[in-house]
Amino acid sequence: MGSRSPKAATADAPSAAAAAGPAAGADAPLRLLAPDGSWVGGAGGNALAPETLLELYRGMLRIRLLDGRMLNLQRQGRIGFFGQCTGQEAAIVGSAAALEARDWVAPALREAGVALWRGLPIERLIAQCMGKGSEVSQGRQMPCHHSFRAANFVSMSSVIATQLLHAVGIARAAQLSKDPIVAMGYLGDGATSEHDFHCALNFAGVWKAPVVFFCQNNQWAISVPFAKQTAAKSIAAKAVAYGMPGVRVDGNDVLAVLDVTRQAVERARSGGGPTLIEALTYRRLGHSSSDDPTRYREQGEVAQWEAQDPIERLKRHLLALGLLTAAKDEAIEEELQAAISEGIRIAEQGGEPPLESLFTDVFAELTPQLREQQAAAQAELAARGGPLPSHHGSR
Ligand SMILES: Cc1ncc(C[n+]2csc(CCOP(=O)(O)OP(=O)(O)O)c2C)c(N)n1
Ligand SMILES: [Mg+2]
Repeated sequence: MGSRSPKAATADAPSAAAAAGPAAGADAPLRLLAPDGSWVGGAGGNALAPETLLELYRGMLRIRLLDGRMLNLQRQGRIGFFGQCTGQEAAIVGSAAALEARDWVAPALREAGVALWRGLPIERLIAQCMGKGSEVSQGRQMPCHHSFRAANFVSMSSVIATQLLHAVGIARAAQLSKDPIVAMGYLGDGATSEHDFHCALNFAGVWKAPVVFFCQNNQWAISVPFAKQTAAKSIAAKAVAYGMPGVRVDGNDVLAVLDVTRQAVERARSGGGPTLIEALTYRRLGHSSSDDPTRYREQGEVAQWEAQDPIERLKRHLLALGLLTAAKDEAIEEELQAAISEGIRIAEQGGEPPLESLFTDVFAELTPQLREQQAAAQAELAARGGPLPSHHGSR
C-alpha cells in the first residue's frame, strides 16, 4: 500500500466536480489507482496480498450483481422497494475492509454491502427486502434496512444522520470502558445539512471519541445536487470546525479508500480521535427503486461517472498484475450469480411474518393499548376468515 498520507482538508480545499469525477490537481483527493487501473500511488507499488485484492474485487462485484438482480425483483413485484448503490461499491467495500470484526457499524442507507462484507448471509438480506418471517425484522422494517447483530451492524437508517449520534455514543461508551473498538458512522452528502451531523461531530471532537465518519459523497441527495447542498468547497473541510482531520479520497478507487480508512481507524483505535472521510463517488441510478433520476439530471453526467467505474478500475489493475484473466473473471461472476439465485430461492421459501409479530418483539409486556389493538386485529382476522393483507408496502 502506498506510503502517502492523505491530505488533511483545509477550508479552501477544492470542490468536488459533480460532473467530471474527482478533480485532479494539487488538492486532489487521494488516489492510488487511475481509472485505467494503473498504479499512481508512488514508489513501492501496491503491497496488498493477491488474495486481499481478489476479495475486494469479489466483494464489489457481488454488490453490483445483487443490485441488478434486486432491481429486477422489484420490477417484477417480488419485493416492494430497493435502494441500489451501483457505482459506489469501492467506497462501501474499501471502508468495510478497513474495519475489524470487533468494530461497530452505524450505517446510513447505502451500506447493505458492508453487512454482506461482515458476513450477513445473502438469503437473509434478500428475505429482509421481501419482508419474510424468516428474517429478524419480521417485515416491520422498511425493505432494504438491514441489521446484523452478530457483526455489530446496527439497523440501517434512512432517517438521515441519526445514526451518527449512535456511532458517537457507541464510541464514547467504548472509550469510557476502555474497550479498543472503533465505531464507523456512515453518511451521505445530504446528511451534512442535518442538525445531528453537527452534534455528532461536535461531541466526537470534544471527547476525541474512537469514531470514523465515512461520507459517501455521491453528489446527489435524492434530487438535490451537491452544489445546492452546501456552499462549502468540500465536505472534508467541515471537519476543521470540529477539531478533527478531514480527508478526501477518490471514492471509486477501492485501494485508496481502504488506505485512508485504515489510517483513520488506526488513529481512532490508538486514542488519536475521530476523522471525517469524504469519499467522492456518484449515485449512478435512482435514489431508490421509486425514483426516476432522468427527471432532474442530465444523462451526460452519469456517462462521465460511468467512465470512472470502480469495479472496472480494479479489474484492469488485476488483469495487468496477472491476478485475473477473462476466464477467471467469468467464473467469479458465475459463482456470485449462482449464490444470489440460491439466496433468492431460499428467501422466497420463507413464510409471511405471523400476524402476532405485529404486537410482540416491541415491549416485554404489551401495553393496554397494544392489547386492545391485538384483540381488534384478531377479531378482524376471524371475521375475514384469512390473513390480513400484507402491511409491507413501498415508499
Ligand atoms: C431526517 C430526514 N429528512 C429527510 C428524509 C428524506 N430523505 C430520504 S433519503 C434523503 C437524501 C439523502 O441524501 P444523502 O445523505 O446524500 O444520501 P444518499 O441517498 O445520496 O445516499 C432524504 C432527504 C429522511 N429520510 N430523513
Ligand atoms: Mg448523496
